[in-house]
Amino acid sequence: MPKSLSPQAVAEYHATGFRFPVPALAADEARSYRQRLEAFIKENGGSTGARRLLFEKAHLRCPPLAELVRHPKILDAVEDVLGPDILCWASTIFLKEPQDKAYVSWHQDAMYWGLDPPDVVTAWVALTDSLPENGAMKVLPESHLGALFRHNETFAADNMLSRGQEIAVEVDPGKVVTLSLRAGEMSLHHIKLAHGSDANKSKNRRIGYAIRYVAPHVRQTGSKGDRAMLVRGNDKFKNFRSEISTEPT
Ligand SMILES: O=C(O)CCC(=O)C(=O)O
Repeated sequence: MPKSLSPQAVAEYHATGFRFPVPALAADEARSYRQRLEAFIKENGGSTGARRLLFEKAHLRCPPLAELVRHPKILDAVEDVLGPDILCWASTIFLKEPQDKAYVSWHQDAMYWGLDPPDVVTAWVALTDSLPENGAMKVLPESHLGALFRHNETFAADNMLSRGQEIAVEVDPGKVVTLSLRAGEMSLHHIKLAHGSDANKSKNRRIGYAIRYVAPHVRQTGSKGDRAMLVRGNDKFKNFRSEISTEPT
């Protein structure tokens, strides 16, 4: 039996490449994580500093995020799609200020991460509401099923991705789904699913915490010595060097 998602929701995740909204944090919990994160951001160079510091392995740098990657409600849903053994490989804070031009171009994570097979899921946890007007994430259903699209590296100024990587073909707007979430909800998306997001045109901050979870049989094919942190179950494969978080156990 799944722990959080219904059997139908699990089947839909595998068929479409995503699932939302998935309840993750109670309203007061989401508020408290947001406050602690915002205090950390304030002490560490504001949103510009945070974009640098919290881009690759945010859970190793920021104590409230070290807690969140082990949150049982998040892990229960991840377990339903990945299985009982779970590593946290990376995590990123995606913060858009009010009226921020920052956007995320359409891309597929599998193009760049070197992880194989693609048993990798992102839990994207909304720490504020994430809605069309403040740049909610958008996905292209079923795009995880075929070969990867060709990508270009644009290095565009307002692109939040480090190299401005972008799918080289037009995405059909008629097929796109916007993942509107309330603070405390999350979405799940497959490593091969095409996704992106627009600028924040609203008066409110948008903060999402994207946590990348992998099953332990996954390998890093792009480099040697990659690291990940066991957050549930066992790792009998040891394909990744073990990583320590700041979260006391
Ligand atoms: O937060 C966003 O708008 C984009 C997130 C994203 O690209 C990701 O989680 O891989």
